[in-house]
Amino acid sequence: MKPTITAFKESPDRGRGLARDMRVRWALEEVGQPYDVRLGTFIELKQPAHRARNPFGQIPTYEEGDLTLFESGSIILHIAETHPGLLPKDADARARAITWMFASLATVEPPILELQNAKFLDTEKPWSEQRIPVVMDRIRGRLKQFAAHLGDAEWLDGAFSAGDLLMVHVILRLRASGILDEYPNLAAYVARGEARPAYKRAFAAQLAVFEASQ
Ligand code: GTB
Repeated sequence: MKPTITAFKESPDRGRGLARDMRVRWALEEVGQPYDVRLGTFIELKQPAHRARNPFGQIPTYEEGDLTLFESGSIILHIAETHPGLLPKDADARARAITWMFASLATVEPPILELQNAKFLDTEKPWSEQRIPVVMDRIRGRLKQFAAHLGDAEWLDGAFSAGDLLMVHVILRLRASGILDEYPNLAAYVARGEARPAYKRAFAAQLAVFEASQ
């Protein structure tokens, strides 16, 4: 059955692929699963119809028959478990790939979100100016550890997996801050992700939505 995902009608990132529907689109493209997209404004996302899909009124969501999911990590795990291509068959390798999915969302993404909040949401707060360098150093701490682990490897654990997909999408959000370029192997890792044909198709699809909204 063809799934339907939700995305912003007019993404605040102006089609740069930073909103989280991008990672779901990318996963669907990687496994060759066509999908429909339901677009919503910020106001529409807070209405009961969307809150029935996601109680927090956010994107992305995923509907497939009677199944409705939210949380990008959960959606990607579901796609990876129901289609070949994003998780290894070997049980231990599969568990490791899922571990990296969690690591990207639970260990690497939180300080990156703190930076976005400090830069864009908390700008009026008296401590906002001092907070930004503190949060940037926290991110550097995480990236240093991750860069040391990744080394010169192409992907995290052999073949590209859902762990790489999420990790690439989490850290590419740092590009505008300049922090990513402080870690050349991570910048190259992100570039490898972005060079994948599935990434390019997903990126073009979300950009087309933004351009149509202008
Ligand atoms: N943990 C959830 C998940 O992984 O699915 C988080 C979902 C989430 O944060 N969704 C955001 C949302 O719906 C969009 S992606 N926000 C609307 C709201 O809360 O009312 C986050 C996002 C937003 C904007 C940019 N940007 O402009 O660059 C990047 C990422």
